[in-house]
Amino acid sequence: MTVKKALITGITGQDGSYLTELLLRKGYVVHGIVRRASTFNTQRIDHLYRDPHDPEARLFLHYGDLTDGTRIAGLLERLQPDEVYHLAAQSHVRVSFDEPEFTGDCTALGTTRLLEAIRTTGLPCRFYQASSSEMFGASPPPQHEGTPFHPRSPYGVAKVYAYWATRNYREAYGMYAVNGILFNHESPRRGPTFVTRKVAMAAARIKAGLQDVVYLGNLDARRDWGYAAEYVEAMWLMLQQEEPDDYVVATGASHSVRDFVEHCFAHVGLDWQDHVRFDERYLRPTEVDDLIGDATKAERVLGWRPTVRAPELARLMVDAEIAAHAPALAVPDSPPAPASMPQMARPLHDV
Ligand code: NDP
Ligand code: GDR
Repeated sequence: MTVKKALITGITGQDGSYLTELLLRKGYVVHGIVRRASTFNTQRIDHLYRDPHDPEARLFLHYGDLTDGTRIAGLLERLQPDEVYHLAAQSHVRVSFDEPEFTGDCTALGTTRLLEAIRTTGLPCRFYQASSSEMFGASPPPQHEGTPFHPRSPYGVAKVYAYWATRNYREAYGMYAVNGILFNHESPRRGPTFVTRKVAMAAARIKAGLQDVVYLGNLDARRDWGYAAEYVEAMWLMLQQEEPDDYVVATGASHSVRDFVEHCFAHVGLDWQDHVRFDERYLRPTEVDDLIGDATKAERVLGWRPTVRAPELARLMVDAEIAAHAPALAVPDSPPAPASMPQMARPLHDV
């Protein structure tokens, strides 16, 4: 049996780490593109990495950046992957208002660089684009594959560009290129400046007496939050179909940020209103008010269904933070919490 080879951009991110675990479990050889940094940025995949001299090694990392098309093309030519999962992006919506130009370069044009490299090298590989519910923006819920896009941030605008670039390469060149339109998905490995992880960390730390309050922005926004470990399965399924197509991946239920906060604090026996303060710097110039994904097509065609809903997700994320910050507070005999990211130095550089 031939061993399949995957290339993952954004392998050091939340989704990259879960997808790598999944593909290694399925017997793939996995190559990942990593940005050079002055500190190590591979914490989420360190547990999967083996010395590349080890004959059993199946995970290999390569330096590269989405803003460097020559390097991307060179890697594709050399590695000859069967499947490319394009997950890398400047993925923070609030930051995209501060860095709209970089966000466009990385998140929008970066996708074209990759698609063009596949086209020019003539590789018959399959391509997955990490599209986002942020593309729907102001379009009222529920949102499905046919819902018009109305992005509300430079990030959303960049993702719409990348979505259409992916479709255009499929239609123009017959490439097997798909868009997974994923709604918010979270986990203990979520970046600490996204609201769910920020709140889960705060609840655990406040309970442990390590901090008193947490500053947040808009509590009224509603999101369809699922569990990242389940969502990467949908990515893989999309590349195993006979024909390339685009799919919404979501739970079908929405909760406000306030609901999520309440679930996290209630799980550690605290009243959130005693500990949450407002800071306007977490507001966005334009907000996405309400997202509810209709994933009927993914269920029908891919056979994919989520099992973890927002309340359970909140508990699971808080438990992981307790295990990391205050193991003495963990409930005896509770199942082991999934490992979170290694903890950061304080204070958190939030945006
Ligand atoms: P993360 O922010 O956790 O990870 C982003 C990844 O992209 C990191 O590996 C990061 O590297 C890498 N990256 C950023 N800029 C560059 C660059 N210029 N060159 C190379 N690599 C770069 O995102 P998630 O894992 O949460 O999301 C994965 C993808 O899915 C993203 O494209 C995101 O926009 C999209 N998405 C996410 C959703 C979610 O709810 N999580 C929902 C819908 C779409 P480094 O570690 O060095 O920063
Ligand atoms: P989002 O996620 O913008 O949906 O993008 P985020 O967790 O950043 O915000 C969700 C909602 O919470 C509100 N909010 C705050 N957000 C942050 N980050 N920090 C705060 O203090 C805070 N207070 C309130 C926000 O205004 C927003 O309404 C994520 C990213 O992963 C994208 O890459 C992905 O495409 C989409 O999800 C789907």
